[in-house]
Amino acid sequence: MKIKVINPNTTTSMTATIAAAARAVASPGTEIIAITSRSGAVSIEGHYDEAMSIVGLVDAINEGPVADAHVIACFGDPGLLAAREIAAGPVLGIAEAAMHAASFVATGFSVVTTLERTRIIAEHLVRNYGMEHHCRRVRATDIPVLELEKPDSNCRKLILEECERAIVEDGSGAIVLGCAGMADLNAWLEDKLGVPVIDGVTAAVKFAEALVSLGLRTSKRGDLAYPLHKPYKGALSAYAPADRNPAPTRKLG
Ligand code: 5HY
Repeated sequence: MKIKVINPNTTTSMTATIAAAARAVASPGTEIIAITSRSGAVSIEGHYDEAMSIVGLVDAINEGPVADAHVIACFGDPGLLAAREIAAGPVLGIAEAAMHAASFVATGFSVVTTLERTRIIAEHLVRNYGMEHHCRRVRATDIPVLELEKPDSNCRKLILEECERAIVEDGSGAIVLGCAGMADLNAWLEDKLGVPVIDGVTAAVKFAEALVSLGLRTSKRGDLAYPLHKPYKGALSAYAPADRNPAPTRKLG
């Protein structure tokens, strides 16, 4: 099967980290197609960056080889539901995937992320995903996303210390890493901490493989049906949805 793993920020070195993590866990029959968005912010660190990233995400889904599933490799899961509307197969966000994985292996987890503003966005996600019973706390490290790309930064130390505080102070049994740029840290952290450390990229790839193997596709009934056909104006006129929804053949109920 083919899984497109899309980095919605425009930093190719981060896509390389994400791709390596995805390929390390992919099954032998799975091809990982790693894509860097070609438009938008170099790092996604707020609601505006997220909103602006969605056009690049849509391009990455629509262009190139058709994939059986898509992974949105950014912890805010930007454009997740829009992506589910336009894709036929499953679409997984790394935050949603990581939180679900953590809930399977611990009764309580903490998220360790980058900036304070990202911490607040991640708290919204916890509530949106109904994870309040599982997530004990979301913690920031005050690391800007692109600092994770610098080999000489002290990011590893700061993240390790925050994870240690999460285990001791939150009583958490697992850690969710709150940035795709941390996709190369989970094994190292797990070794130091002795608890499961979940990177959403790898969790999402394995969930995507499982869903495709089960023959599950995104429901096209209700709000995840293909977008309604209509004209778009201005700079987004090329994004006007085509008429993809089949006419209903049988009325239910
Ligand atoms: C991410 N930003 O995973 C998010 C999360 C963050 O460019 N990739 C980004 O740390 O804000």
